[in-house]
Amino acid sequence: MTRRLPLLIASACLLSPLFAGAATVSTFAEDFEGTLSAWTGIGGGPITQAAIVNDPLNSGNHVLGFPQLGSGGSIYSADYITASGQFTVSFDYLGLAKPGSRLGDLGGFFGISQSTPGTHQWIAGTLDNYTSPFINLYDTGVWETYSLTFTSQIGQTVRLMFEDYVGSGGVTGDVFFDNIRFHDAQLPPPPLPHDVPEPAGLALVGLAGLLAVAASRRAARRRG
Ligand SMILES: [Ca+2]
Ligand SMILES: [Ca+2]
Repeated sequence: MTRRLPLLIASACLLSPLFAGAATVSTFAEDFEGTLSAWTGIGGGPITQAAIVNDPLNSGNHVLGFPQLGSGGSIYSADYITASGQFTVSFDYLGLAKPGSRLGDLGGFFGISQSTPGTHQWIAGTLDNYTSPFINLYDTGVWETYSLTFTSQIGQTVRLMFEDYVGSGGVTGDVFFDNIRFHDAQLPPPPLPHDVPEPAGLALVGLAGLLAVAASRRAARRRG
């Protein structure tokens, strides 16, 4: 694999020149509370293998899901992100098994690419020890947060890419991503674009907590 990389890079440069109109930035953040306007599909075409969906665990939150399995990426950042040295990535991942899922390898994958995809490098996925550096994503049925500072093996200006990997087998609709931050490691993490509504359940718990505090204060005053 290592010996083949220079050839792959050369062919990708010939076949996939930088897209006209795409910006080059040092930070990128996405919470999927708006549209997919910051993203593009395979080959720069329409996005058909990924979509904004409701968070299956938190009503009111929206996340990235996948109506189709993919390989080589299903959705790519429209902009390029550049760094003079290392990159830092952080994101939330949910692997939520359903009938037909391949337990322990639901298929969530994150990587960087030179185009859509062109030469690319996988950074995180549900296959164990896929490459290095690599984050093993765990399908725990709850949201897990991952972060990594790493050196790109495909150059200093990259796109982001995500998919539900067809090679993992199983089914669609069992992997989700949210709250993606990707930036030059020398810069602070960028803010997310939107405020996410507090889940209804948590809001009720918070309200109940406030009422309990108020009641105890009233009781304390009465006792005093
Ligand atoms: Ca979100
Ligand atoms: Ca899957």
